Amino acid sequence: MAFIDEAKFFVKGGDGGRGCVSFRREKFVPKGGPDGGDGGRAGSVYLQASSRLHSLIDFSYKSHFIAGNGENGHAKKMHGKGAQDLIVFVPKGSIVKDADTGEVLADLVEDGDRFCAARGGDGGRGNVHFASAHNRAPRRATPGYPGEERWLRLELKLLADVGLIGLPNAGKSTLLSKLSAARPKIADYPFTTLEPQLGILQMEHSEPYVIADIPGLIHGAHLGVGLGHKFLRHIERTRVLLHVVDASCPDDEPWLNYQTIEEELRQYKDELKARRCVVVLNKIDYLESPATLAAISDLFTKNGLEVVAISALTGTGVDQLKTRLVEILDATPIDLGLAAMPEELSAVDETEES
Ligand SMILES: Nc1nc2c(ncn2[C@@H]2O[C@H](COP(=O)(O)OP(=O)(O)OP(=O)(O)O)[C@@H](O)[C@H]2O)c(=O)[nH]1
Ligand SMILES: [Mg+2]
Repeated sequence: MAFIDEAKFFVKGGDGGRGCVSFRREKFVPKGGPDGGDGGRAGSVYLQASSRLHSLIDFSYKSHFIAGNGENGHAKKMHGKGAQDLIVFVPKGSIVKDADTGEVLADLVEDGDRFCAARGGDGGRGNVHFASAHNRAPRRATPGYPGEERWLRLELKLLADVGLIGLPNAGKSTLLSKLSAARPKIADYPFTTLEPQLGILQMEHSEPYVIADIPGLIHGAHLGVGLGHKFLRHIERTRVLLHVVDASCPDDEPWLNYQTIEEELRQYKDELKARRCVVVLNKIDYLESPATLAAISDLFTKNGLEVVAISALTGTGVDQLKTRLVEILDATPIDLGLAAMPEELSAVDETEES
């Protein structure tokens, strides 16, 4: 189950106002020239991500969003009034698709991310533009341009509580399959997972938590190397990160690998450094002795990091990890900006149509 919520709706930009046909008529100016002004520009429909919304429920009450038309032009070269844009607020994490083709048009991740869903039409030209030496009294003006219109589909990504991160092949998907009922593809080569996979961790006496298996990160991810950047955006929304490290790598490679990813996260966004993180030393079934494990653990604990050692393959340590994870999650408040939500705020705010 990748998505919890979907909505389909229609958007239309307003139509531009008609250009005006008019002639100056004043005392002592019996045959004044053309003075019809241009039509006004119509409003566009924008979708804007807001942290104050958490579902697409409001779209079941309203399915048409149409921006205002531009006003027609007036005599005396007066332009018609333009219409205001219509802003439709959507939850953070909304993916906008064309309902007919399925094409992804926008991924509205951050508060304030905006997408022009239907552009309003320009106003037509008044007859003042059409005067020439041959035709001093043009009766011609152009109609306004019609606004764009289309059906859109909105998909809301489940917000994950936990993000599984680590180098490719570290065993993230294997771990997801042990923490939840999800059955992601697992294979012995890097970049097996190409899209974030979700699973639900359900422990007795605890609420369900959503875990996202984020495709393998590599050096340069913050610059878009590998599958990089696209998915780093999703990590921002998790409460806890489980950093999966392949403990079977020789010498201090587990530590260096860990640092590579941490550096990528920091380069991407400094705040991510403060995110609650547990280091999961995986593949300990490969290690020769408890002493080897202790030495590897030490590399992390001496730097103040919390470590849980497991084998995602055999299941060793997975129960302890589950228990610890739920303990942390229960104690970490979800920060969805709920506190800042004024009561009167509705899902869909419309700017005035003129
Ligand atoms: N021996 C052993 N092998 C493991 C363990 N965990 C995962 N593996 C193996 O490591 C390989 C990679 O596992 P995945 O779970 O696909 O790794 P991933 O981190 O999801 O990899 P990407 O999706 O490519 O980023 C697979 O062959 C797994 O069977 C473990 O604890 N012990
Ligand atoms: Mg994987």
